[in-house]
Amino acid sequence: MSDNCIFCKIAQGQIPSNKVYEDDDVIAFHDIHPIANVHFLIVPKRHIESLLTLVPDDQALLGKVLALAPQLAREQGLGEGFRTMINTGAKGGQSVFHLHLHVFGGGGKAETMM
Ligand code: DGP
Repeated sequence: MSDNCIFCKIAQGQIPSNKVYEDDDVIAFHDIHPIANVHFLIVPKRHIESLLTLVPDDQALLGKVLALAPQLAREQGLGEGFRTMINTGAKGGQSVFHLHLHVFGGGGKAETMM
């Protein structure tokens, strides 16, 4: 848990979220500012700032985050396909500095992204 980290607070249940999945290691919830008709975030509960700060011990957890994407996407109606995104660092568009995988699809604004 990192002080003043919004995703740590969501992971600890201190701030509410529209949850789609939770286990001991990972939480997934709908993005508060969706860019597609379905847009959720898969977040390791352990505070990892970004891909830039990954250490070897994080690899299994990151693999779990990635492997959950198709399972949760199917459950959210994206069984025919979806997009994923990890913004990394301020210059990579990251605004919340707790690693998260965006999963989105089902039409909407994001359809026109590259
Ligand atoms: P990024 O720019 O990749 O760091 O994306 C951060 C995303 O997190 C952004 O799309 C909006 C979302 N977000 C920020 N604060 C909250 C929050 O309190 N609740 C939820 N559900 N999403 C949030």
